[in-house]
Amino acid sequence: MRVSTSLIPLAALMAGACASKAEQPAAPAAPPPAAYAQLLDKDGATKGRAVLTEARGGVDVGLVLEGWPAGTYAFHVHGVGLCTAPDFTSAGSHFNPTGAKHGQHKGDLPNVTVGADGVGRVEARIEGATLYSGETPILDTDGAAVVVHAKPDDGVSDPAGNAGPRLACGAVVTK
Ligand SMILES: [Cu+2]
Ligand SMILES: [Zn+2]
Repeated sequence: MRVSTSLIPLAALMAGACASKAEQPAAPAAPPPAAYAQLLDKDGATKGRAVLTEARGGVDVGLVLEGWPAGTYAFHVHGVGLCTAPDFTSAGSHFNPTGAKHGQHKGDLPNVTVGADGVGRVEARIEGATLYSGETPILDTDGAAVVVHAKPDDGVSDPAGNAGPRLACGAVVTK
């Protein structure tokens, strides 16, 4: 008996939910727009993976590096989705749709620290950026790439943070 009385409010809630669904039919919730990059070194070996997810107010970036020497490395989004070995200069400069100085580029991301296990992870948000929408999306006509450098980014030296050579690069793709 106690069970059936406790079901009454639940039934009412479900009826309410059904009513509101009937008013506004029925799209399955779409996953947030996302893109990916597989980072390769100059020899074509896989060195990590990044996921970029468009969220309200920014783009969330997650990076995992594997098989690196322990250390701290600069990590950026660069403005061209082309990774030509060995130096990856084909990826262009830091993503910078606002014409800012280094340290304020939309493509400036936190340094990634790799431990003794060879693994490093970073999660960061690019505030005010978009992946596909708006006037200055990361994935514009010439795409974008994620790049990891030989040295940490000092956060100030214009235009590239004195981060040294580009060791790994991944063009951002939608699948
Ligand atoms: Cu870079
Ligand atoms: Zn920069």
